[in-house]
Amino acid sequence: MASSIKNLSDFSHITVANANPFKFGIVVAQWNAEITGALLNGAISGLEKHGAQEENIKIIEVPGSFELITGADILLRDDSFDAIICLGCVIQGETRHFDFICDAVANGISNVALKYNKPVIFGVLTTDNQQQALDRAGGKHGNKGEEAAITAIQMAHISAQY
Ligand code: DLZ
Repeated sequence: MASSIKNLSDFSHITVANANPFKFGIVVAQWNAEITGALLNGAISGLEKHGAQEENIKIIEVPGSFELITGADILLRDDSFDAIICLGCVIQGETRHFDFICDAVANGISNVALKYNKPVIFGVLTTDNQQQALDRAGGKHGNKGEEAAITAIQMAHISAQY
């Protein structure tokens, strides 16, 4: 379903696991800080709403979305994390930078997840303009950060079972 129809903060179709036993890392990009700050708030509230403890949520900032990959890698050198949430916002500009960053971040995050065998969640908005990003950072389409938090809880729960 296209995200213009789905509300990113609607989890009525699933049962979310208890986040209390798990430790989460959040890597948040400073580019488009108004948006990524809203994603961060959504992620924290999503984790805490489902039982995560404040002391089990470690947040680090990186300059841009491209650095989310390294940020996740740095956190995962500490084996105690159960899942990492990467939050960023890449907005289409006049050059091909958008494509390079989006591709690199998606591939890089997958590679880090496989390297450490831990869930690393892609909470990155890739939009045509600022309004589309605002709509998905606590606006009319919900909050991508909250969606990423719920995904992290679900994946930490699945990972703990195997
Ligand atoms: C350079 C750049 C550009 C043009 N646009 C964005 C963006 O929309 N969102 C984002 O998170 N970061 C952007 N960056 C910065 C890159 O992610 C990265 O920080 C720099 O290229 C330095 O490696």
